Amino acid sequence: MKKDGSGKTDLFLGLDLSTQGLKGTLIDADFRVAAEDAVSFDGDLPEFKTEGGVHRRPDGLTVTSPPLMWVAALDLLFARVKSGGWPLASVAAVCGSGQQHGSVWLKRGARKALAKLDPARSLREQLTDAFSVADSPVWMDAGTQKQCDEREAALGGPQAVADLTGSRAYLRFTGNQIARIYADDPAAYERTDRIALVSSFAASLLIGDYAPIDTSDGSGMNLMDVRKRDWSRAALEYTAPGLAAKLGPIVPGHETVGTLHAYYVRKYGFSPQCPVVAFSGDNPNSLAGLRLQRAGDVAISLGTSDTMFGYVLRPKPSGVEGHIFANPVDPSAYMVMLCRMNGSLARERVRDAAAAGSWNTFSGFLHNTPAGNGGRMGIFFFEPEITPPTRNTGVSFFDADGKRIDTLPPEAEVRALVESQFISLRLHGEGIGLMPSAILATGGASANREILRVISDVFGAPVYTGEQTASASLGAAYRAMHGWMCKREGRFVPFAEAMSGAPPFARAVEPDAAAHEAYNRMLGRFAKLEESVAG
Ligand code: XUL
Repeated sequence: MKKDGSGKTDLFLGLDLSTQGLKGTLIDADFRVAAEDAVSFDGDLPEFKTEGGVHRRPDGLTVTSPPLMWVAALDLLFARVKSGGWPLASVAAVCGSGQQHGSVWLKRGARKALAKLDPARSLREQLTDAFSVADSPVWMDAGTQKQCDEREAALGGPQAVADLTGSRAYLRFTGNQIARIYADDPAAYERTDRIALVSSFAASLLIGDYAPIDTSDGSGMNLMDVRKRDWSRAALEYTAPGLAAKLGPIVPGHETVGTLHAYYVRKYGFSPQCPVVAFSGDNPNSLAGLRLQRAGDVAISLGTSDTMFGYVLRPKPSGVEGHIFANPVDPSAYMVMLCRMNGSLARERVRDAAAAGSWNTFSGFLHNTPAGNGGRMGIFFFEPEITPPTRNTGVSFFDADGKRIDTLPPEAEVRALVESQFISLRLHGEGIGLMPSAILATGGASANREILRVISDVFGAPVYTGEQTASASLGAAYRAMHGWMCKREGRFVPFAEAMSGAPPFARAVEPDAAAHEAYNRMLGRFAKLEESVAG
């Protein structure tokens, strides 16, 4: 990408409306982060009385956030970055991210209110009356079991729902949330003109009109036909009447959905005609932020829980686990995602129990023990697991003959844990079509070379690292650049081409052929043992 003729650098702004706050990341045309700032909902907007950005009802299941708080956060962030001297007039395009699955319910009249935003007043003042539901259900909400059961029964079971929408019916997925609101409060549903996702709502604020949902975030609703990338009539039918009109159109993630409303130009000094690229969910934006750009590119984020997601051409939807989303940067590809609950917390527990609380000792044990652990294995469900789904908890050890044993020597226990985590990810990943040819490791534990070695050998793929974390706001900034290029060139620019000037990731570990073979031989046995423990 070139600097423009006037000598002014093109900047790209990514926003991330997450559960806990609103973050902005500004990058330059050379992919450098020029500035970052954030607003915290609890700390900066205490009048909304959220904890961690949400309200929890006493039923223990319902979790919501006030959308008016998100509105107030946008003015607050822009006021802050303007007074911090951000060169907003040089922003060439804006894109953004939202926590996935949450819905924003806009009532009749909201569209007009958005269109006539007046810079002399705050967004909050002008949009106070825009909502038909004052408390938006968010992704942590778990009050929709009935609706999920009904959806799966109506559409032919969990596998059929996954085949159609990319995931079986999940409590947090928006379609099930919509069905519940329709059942509990049909009058509120009736008053509603548009149901937005958090992402498309944030884009709507910026363009001063209803912004379409993008296909990638739209995949987290149990409402979209993930292969056709359009609403599924059958899925809508079992949700609520007249829903298609309330959801509006759906567009690929690289499309421009409008230009910044004059409100932002006059109030904060953005340039007129600044395009807004379709906002998407935080996980899809993280895929862009890690610059996964061809089939087989996979990221493994080693956090509290371990998440694996990748760029896939031929996904295999599962009625048991995992998610297939439309890919946010490639309208012909998919994003496949799996989450394992027992990630870093499990590593810390075994570090404390077997390695005297020392990462050095933990790494030394990995270094000094052979790939395959001499046939010994462990299954570690400290917490109920998501992949594979099970409520059974506990730790089980097996000897080389598959017999249960009570303990393993400390060094073998450490190896058994790390091997089990990644053999399990490989196994379940393959089940839904995630087969990495290159892995980007991120998150805290990606600094540990011995863990990276196990990952590389288990998958038989090189592991790359970078300073980059799975940052949704950075991904949104990259997507702003990508969408802007697509618009400027009047064609779909492959994401790899748009990202070609970015600094490469470091190739940290190469797979060892013999170790990979050893893991290949373990897969079948591991699958059986894991199944026997998970039930
Ligand atoms: C993904 C999910 C969470 C939210 C968090 O399916 O529910 O990761 O997107 O913001």
